[in-house]
Amino acid sequence: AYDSSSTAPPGASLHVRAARVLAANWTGTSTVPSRYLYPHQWSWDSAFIAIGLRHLSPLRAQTELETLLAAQWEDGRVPHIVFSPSVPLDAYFPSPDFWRSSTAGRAAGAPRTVQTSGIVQPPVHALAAWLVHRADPGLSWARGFLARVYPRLAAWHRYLLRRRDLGGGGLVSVVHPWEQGMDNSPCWDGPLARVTPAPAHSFRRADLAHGAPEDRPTDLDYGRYVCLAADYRDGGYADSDEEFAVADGQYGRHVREFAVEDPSFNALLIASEHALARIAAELGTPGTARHARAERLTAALVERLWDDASGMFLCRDLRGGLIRERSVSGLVPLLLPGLPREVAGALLRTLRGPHFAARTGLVPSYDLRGPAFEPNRYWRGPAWFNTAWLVERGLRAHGEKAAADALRTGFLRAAGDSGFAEYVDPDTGEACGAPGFGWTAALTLDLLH
Ligand code: 9WN
Repeated sequence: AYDSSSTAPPGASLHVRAARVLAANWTGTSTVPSRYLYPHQWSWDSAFIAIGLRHLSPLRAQTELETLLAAQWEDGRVPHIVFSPSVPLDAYFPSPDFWRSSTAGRAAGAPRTVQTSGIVQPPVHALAAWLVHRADPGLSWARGFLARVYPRLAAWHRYLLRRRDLGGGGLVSVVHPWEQGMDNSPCWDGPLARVTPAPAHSFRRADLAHGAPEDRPTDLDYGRYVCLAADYRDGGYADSDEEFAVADGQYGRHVREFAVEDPSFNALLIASEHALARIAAELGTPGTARHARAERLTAALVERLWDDASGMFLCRDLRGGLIRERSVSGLVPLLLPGLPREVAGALLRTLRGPHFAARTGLVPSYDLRGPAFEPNRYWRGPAWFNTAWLVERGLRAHGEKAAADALRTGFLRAAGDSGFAEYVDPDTGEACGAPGFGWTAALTLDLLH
């Protein structure tokens, strides 16, 4: 298998090996998650990658975020993929000719020159921008970094809060599993069951050329992903009811087949809203209103998604109510220092309990005892490094130093031993998915600092 970390000299330190991965994945203006499996720029990957890159090159970290934000749509959405024109169309599916952003997305203000997808990913960007600024304030001021990214980040959050509050309770909904970032989580099985899959012969999966089928989503999953994305595209990527009516009345119904309020997506928006408040204050504008909004969102998160019986947050299917599956998404809100004390306490107990305490010390993506658990299949059990990093941060935010140190140790061991794998078996640490994965290497660097 391809391993970009193998370019490091024998016996090289973890720091050097991680830096080599990021160098191998750097394109000149951004970093690909993996040269083979994901050869373009992904939205939340870039945010995590910038957080690590700031320790190697604050300039590259700033550029990473600027490149992504340059592909922002006029309605404020930040697309989940920015396509590289130099990569062959068949290297990744769905490719630009599927999304057709510059034509199908024109009404929503998709850029004319760069090709992108039309869906979004979790808003980690303002948090990343703030951390990148703090790594080298001198360079940041000299380049006008914050002043340039602030209006774009503000428009991004405005898009989510105004256009994506589909449930009317203040939280943001995702309209596709790819938007939430944990593509085949068992949480989506219920809502996805309503979606008629696109026929298997109507598309060609490029992921199976580089990933083992048993580590990836199934063909049935893909059929449903394709159907949802094609319907959203054919409706002009419109979000509100009036927009659907203008684009084409019949599509509103299809898009709403999948609309879910997710704890991790909303917690990341809240963390980023706090970061945006700090950025505003740094630029001389009071950030108080943003902090207050973040607090209101935290209250809505608890009110709509907290489940006392499970001791964690759950996803809410706008058509079917709370989804009774335990996923790491429901632990990510630990990131928020402003959580009610009893909620944080219950999350800590759940994290240590039988559903999530894995032998590697990492956090499985799904309930170890859940009926759908599979140790190797993508977001149905394996441990991922971005979620471990978020939970580690959450543990520190709540004063749990020993637990945070233990998670950090487990993270660094598994990342190094696996060659910076995309994800690992939560009990054995066996490497799965792509080796030399961008955010695994980047967040390793961050935890080493
Ligand atoms: C679809 C790039 C992305 C991550 C997602 C992860 C995976 C894509 C895919 O790879 O999703 O967006 O093709 O499977 O699930 O979280 O951002 O690393």
